[in-house]
Amino acid sequence: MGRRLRPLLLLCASLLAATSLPAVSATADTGVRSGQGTAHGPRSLDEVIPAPASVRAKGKPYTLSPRTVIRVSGGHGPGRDRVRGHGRGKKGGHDASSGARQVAEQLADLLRPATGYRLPVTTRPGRDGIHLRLSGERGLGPEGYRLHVTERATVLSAREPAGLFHGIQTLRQLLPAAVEADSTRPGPWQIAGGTLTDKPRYAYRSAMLDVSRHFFPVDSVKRYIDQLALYKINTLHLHLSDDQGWRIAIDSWPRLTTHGGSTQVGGGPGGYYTKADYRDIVRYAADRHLTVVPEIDMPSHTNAALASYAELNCDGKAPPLYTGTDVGFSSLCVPLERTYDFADDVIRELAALTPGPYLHIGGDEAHSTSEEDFAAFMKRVQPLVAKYGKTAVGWHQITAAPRRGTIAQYWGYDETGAEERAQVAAAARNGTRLVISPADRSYLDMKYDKDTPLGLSWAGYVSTERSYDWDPATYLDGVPERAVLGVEAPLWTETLSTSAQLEYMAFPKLPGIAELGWSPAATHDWDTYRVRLARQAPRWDLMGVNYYRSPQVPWDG
Ligand code: TNX
Repeated sequence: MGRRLRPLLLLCASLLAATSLPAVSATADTGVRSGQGTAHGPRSLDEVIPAPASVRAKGKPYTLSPRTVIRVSGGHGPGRDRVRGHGRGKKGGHDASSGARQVAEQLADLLRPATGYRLPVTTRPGRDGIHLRLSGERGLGPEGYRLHVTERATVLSAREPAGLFHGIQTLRQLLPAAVEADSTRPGPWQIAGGTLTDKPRYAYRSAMLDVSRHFFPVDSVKRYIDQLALYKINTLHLHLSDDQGWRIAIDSWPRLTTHGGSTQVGGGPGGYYTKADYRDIVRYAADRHLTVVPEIDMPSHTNAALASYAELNCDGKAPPLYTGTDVGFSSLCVPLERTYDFADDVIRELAALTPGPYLHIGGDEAHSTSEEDFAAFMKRVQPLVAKYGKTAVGWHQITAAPRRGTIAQYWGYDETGAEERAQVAAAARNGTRLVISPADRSYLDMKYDKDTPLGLSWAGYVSTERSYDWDPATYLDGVPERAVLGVEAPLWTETLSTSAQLEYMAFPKLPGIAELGWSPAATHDWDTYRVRLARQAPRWDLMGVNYYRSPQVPWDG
């Protein structure tokens, strides 16, 4: 279907680009057009991924120099009163100002190695340099920012530190790729002149990592977080339990990790996060303005738990640990009262580790749980999430037991039956908000084509183009636009066990899902996107990202 619609979509996209998009405009003085750049001058302001909402190129570029300073305002010194004056309470006061300072330090850390410049961070006012400014200006929302570049200064303003953080990712991409190098490079370090105003289309822009099928140590998760942040992803969904491994310490049920976490697909040693490890991940993510959404998958995908505690099994017998890749064979014992003690304890301890608002309770592929049992289970477990102050998220099967406030994550694909889609759409019309992650579009573990050495193909091959070329707002018939909370790119790890392998599947598809989550629909255009995507490669080379050189992308060199 996608194939047949493509020519029409492309036509629409180019008409849109030609008519209603002054945002993606030619620069006044260089004539540089979107995605073309020049060999020596600064790259054009719209060469960023995700595509910015609005760009106006104007005037001369800003050039970093050994004397450049990074100025923070809006929380310290003269800026403080102005921020307070907008009546935004605590967030506009000290928290926000230290948040802005932190972003300024992050920017300096990013720029220092390659430029070799000192780039001191200061609250001293001045007209030159790079300014990071918290301002009360309306319209940017909690994550938006404005970047105003002149020959004299680069001014980045936002309402919240998160906006500044997203803004420095843009700034980073506007500088030459060499800025990612960890040793001094010659420059020049220029940013094109003009104004870029940007804010996300969706509030929930997520990537999921399955740390159960293969365990990934804290440092691998941090590495992935860094890669997500570059593309303005703001949510990390961690799939913490499955048949093959339980990965998060739960004090009241210690064998979940000591036994249930002791292996993985293929029989390796597995592993798990202590609570300190987990807090470290959550903090690292928060410093990069990502919220962690922990998932405990129930009632199926629970063999690791069932193997750890005989008392959780209907027959009182613990099954052996599982290291294969089948799904849907395990189930918690729905009629057993002990099951709900377990769920209560796990959710309570996990909620206590979770500063973010969401807790994911799974619910997919419960093939060995009857429909009645599934609904009965979800009816009892969803309120437990609320009891511990969190909003439940479930895979879309949870719409069989709808509950006010629960978020459903759609993971169907082109072959998903009409009835199943209709159930999700009906829930959405009744107020259930959706995270859209179609398996044949946004699943990063689907092979690119038949020759891809890693990944799976149960939802078909998902090329870079196919993963980019869809619209979350219209993907599911009968779903009102306001019901879509955002998008996610899940990365299941049955076949993946190293960071290099994760990256091979995530790049170059992940930036496309990030763009679907952030950029206005009107900027969507595969032909210009693939050129912008190609320009990311020198950056990935310097960052050590192991990406797949998709033949659909016009890579340089
Ligand atoms: C389906 S999608 C699953 C996972 C597998 C994945 C592999 C979903 C909610 N469940 O259990 O790991 O396919 O692609």
